[in-house]
Amino acid sequence: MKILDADFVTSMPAGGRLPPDSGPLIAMVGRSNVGKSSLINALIRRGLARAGARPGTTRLVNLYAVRAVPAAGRRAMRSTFADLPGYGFARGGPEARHEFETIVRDFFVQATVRADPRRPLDPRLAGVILLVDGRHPGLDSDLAAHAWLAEQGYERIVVTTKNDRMSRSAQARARHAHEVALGRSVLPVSGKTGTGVPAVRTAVGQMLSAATAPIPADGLL
Ligand SMILES: Nc1nc2c(ncn2[C@@H]2O[C@H](COP(=O)(O)OP(=O)(O)OP(=O)(O)O)[C@@H](O)[C@H]2O)c(=O)[nH]1
Ligand SMILES: [Mg+2]
Repeated sequence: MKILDADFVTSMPAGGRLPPDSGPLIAMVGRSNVGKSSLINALIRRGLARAGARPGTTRLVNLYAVRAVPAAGRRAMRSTFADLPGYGFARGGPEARHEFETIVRDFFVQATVRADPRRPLDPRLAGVILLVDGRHPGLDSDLAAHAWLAEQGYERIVVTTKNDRMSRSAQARARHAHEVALGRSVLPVSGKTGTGVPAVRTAVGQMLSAATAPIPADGLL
């Protein structure tokens, strides 16, 4: 995927609507502080998303309009990257957690309404990036999020973050442990050094390409 242009669009509160011309959506999902906002910045090569040392930096669904060529031979297209608030964030108690759940649920409900194939800019979920901390394989909350995404049938990839904080041998061990725990392959990255980010860009490009593949004339997929 080649990024041509990217811009912040809006923050979507609970009950907010997705802009009607969002196009295919890529959603960042993961625990608070795992590195979702940092990965958006690394993917689009711009410092648009606010990353922070304190968990709970992102409190709303922040939307970024991204114009990109998803894969070689494809046309430039408009897509939207959605930076979701993280789960597993304790500060603020049950009320904050309830608000978080409402915001995330609203987002997924709107993003999975069946889009009209003749209108390529209708919002539709192209895929989810589940981010998990490279140093902590098999956390219950991550396994639950992964199971939920699988149950919903969403296209998804799993990215492990903060690999720069481990030695090479620890990275290899942790990757294996993640893959065993999740039962699938993962893409290790460092949002800080940019290692592994090109592979994620390629995978995102594939999800965007698949989301905009021409519908056969008879309507069967
Ligand atoms: N060393 C290292 N630090 C990282 C990496 N990715 C993110 N960080 C740091 O981790 C902290 C949290 O990053 P964010 O990108 O704000 O995390 P987030 O998932 O958006 O967090 P919330 O918005 O709270 O859900 C920041 O201090 C980042 O600089 C990484 O790959 N390596
Ligand atoms: Mg964030």
